[in-house]
Amino acid sequence: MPHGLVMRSTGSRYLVRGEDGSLHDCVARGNLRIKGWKSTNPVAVGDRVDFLPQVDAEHPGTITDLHDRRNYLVRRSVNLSHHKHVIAANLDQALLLVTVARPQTSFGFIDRFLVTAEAYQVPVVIVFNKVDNLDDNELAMLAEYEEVYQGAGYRTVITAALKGVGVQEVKDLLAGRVTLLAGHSGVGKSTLINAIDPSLDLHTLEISHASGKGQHTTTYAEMFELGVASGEWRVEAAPGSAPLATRHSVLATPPTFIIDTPGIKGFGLVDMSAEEIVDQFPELFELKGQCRFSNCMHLEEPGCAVRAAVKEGRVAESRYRSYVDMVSGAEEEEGPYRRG
Ligand SMILES: Nc1nc2c(ncn2[C@@H]2O[C@H](COP(=O)(O)OP(=O)(O)O)[C@@H](O)[C@H]2O)c(=O)[nH]1
Ligand SMILES: [Mg+2]
Ligand SMILES: [Zn+2]
Repeated sequence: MPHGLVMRSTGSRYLVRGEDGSLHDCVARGNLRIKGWKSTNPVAVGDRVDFLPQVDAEHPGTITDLHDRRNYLVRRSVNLSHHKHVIAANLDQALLLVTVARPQTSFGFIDRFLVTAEAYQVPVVIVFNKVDNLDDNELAMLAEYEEVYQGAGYRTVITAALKGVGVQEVKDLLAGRVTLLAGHSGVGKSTLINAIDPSLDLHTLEISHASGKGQHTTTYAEMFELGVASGEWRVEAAPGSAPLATRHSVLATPPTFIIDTPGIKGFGLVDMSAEEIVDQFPELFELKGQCRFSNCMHLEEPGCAVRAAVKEGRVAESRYRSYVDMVSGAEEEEGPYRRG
């Protein structure tokens, strides 16, 4: 049975790439479900599968088996709150694309994404895009966002994808890895991918003037191999190390993949206890052993090291507020940026 990689998932149809590079429109075999899982999608982008190849346009291929996942990222299903939706599987990292304006990404949204990624052991780099047209007030907000997330231990990158600013730094981060690109609709995900590899020519859309928000141009997660047309990242092996005829097919690094996701509006957390939540905030996790009570929830308890650190400015107030919101089960706040 051929092995393949799921490049796109539209709910009922999957685009599978065979090891020879051929592409197959596939359906999933009916009983393809992971035991004990309530998931809205049995197969996700990035999954490794066994499949029966597509015959022709009228006869799609069939995914017959799902290989074990190295990791994956999930969010709560929008429609079925007890179901998980697997965003993607087998990731090396995620880039969270954030804009402080047009549209504005809230601290709450960023923190929910980070908590989920930490829980599923997917490293995250935060990329602040659209820094080319910020006014003084927005530039001050950008500086605050950077301080908050660098202070929490995250790597941050500044980009203006439309102008090519910071694109080389992002390229260096991607080389040889499988990366999920996440962020609200309209933050510039497709624009960034186009800046990295213009041959992909992904569809991007104008921000609507009325709402300041991007329209949905990407409706499902899709994986792209980068640098194929340009040959970038596919470096020839050193002379003499392989017969001439095969040199060009020798990869100096593993292929580079990026997964473009539909703009995520909200990020429903999947069932986590208060203790599990605090463990996903790296800077709070470090402090929790110092609280007076070993079962401290860092809310009203006396002798709480976390609250002391917030008061002294060693932990950002916005991060602590996100923790409290998540522990109290508050739904994600839509809309404006809340100053810490
Ligand atoms: N000023 C500016 N606009 C950008 C930048 N990146 C993207 N845009 C614009 O933002 C809009 C939405 O971009 P798009 O890539 O479709 O966002 P996506 O929904 O995240 O894929 C488009 O009109 C882009 O031209 C940037 O760095 N600066
Ligand atoms: Mg897009
Ligand atoms: Zn505490």
